[in-house]
Amino acid sequence: MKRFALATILLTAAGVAVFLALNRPGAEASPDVWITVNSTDDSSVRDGKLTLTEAIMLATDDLDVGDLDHGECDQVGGTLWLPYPILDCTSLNPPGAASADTIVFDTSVFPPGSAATISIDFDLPALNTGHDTVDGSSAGVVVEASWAASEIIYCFEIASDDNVIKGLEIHDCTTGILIENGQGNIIGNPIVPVMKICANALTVRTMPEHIDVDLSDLLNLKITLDEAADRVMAMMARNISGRLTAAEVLGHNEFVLTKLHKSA
Ligand SMILES: [Ca+2]
Ligand SMILES: [Ca+2]
Repeated sequence: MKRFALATILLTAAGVAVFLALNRPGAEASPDVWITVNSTDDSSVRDGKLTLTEAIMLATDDLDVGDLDHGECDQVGGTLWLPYPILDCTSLNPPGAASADTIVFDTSVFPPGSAATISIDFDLPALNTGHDTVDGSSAGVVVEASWAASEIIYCFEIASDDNVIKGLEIHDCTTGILIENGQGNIIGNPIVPVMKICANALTVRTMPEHIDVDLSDLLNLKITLDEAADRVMAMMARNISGRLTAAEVLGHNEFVLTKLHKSA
């Protein structure tokens, strides 16, 4: 049953965009660097092709353009491959933590009318440095958990401000997009149910109509992480069985969050 529930939870993000509020010093990032994924693998190896895993690593400073081979270097905007005898990838404006990077997909590998699948064995690297975008809108991209090596797979994970994930189909993950932090923005989705989980007792108390699963007992050390996971799974099962989520009850279909402070 647990496996069935896990496999059934889909966050099919035909367009899930997340703008987490920001108003912090130094939040302005460098202009976009475009990174093009041209492989359905989920590896990070020097093989002439750039995977989604490698693209996110580049966007978040886990991988340097100087580590790429020639074929991979060509998939990153603004780079220059230095020929023999140097043989190095370089850029004056490389992707990374200080850069607002946009990851797109090569339509010859991911045709819009015939989506190609990126099958992942483990969680993709987290978007943890902010201002990055994963945009499959112009291509046909499915991100799918393989279940070959892990019992829990968070396909996408957001742990920073002002990221966007859109235009992708996300299948069979424990959680399609796990948002680890950010302010209590109100979102839903016009296509799939959005289940909201909160462990902040103040938020639960002041915004109860928005919260599907109250995990404040976890931060109050009244329940274990496993017990918290059981509560989430129980609510997932109810939602799969037809329960309306808080976002559905409230009619929240927005999936692009407005920025707070500067714009609101
Ligand atoms: Ca590669
Ligand atoms: Ca970045």
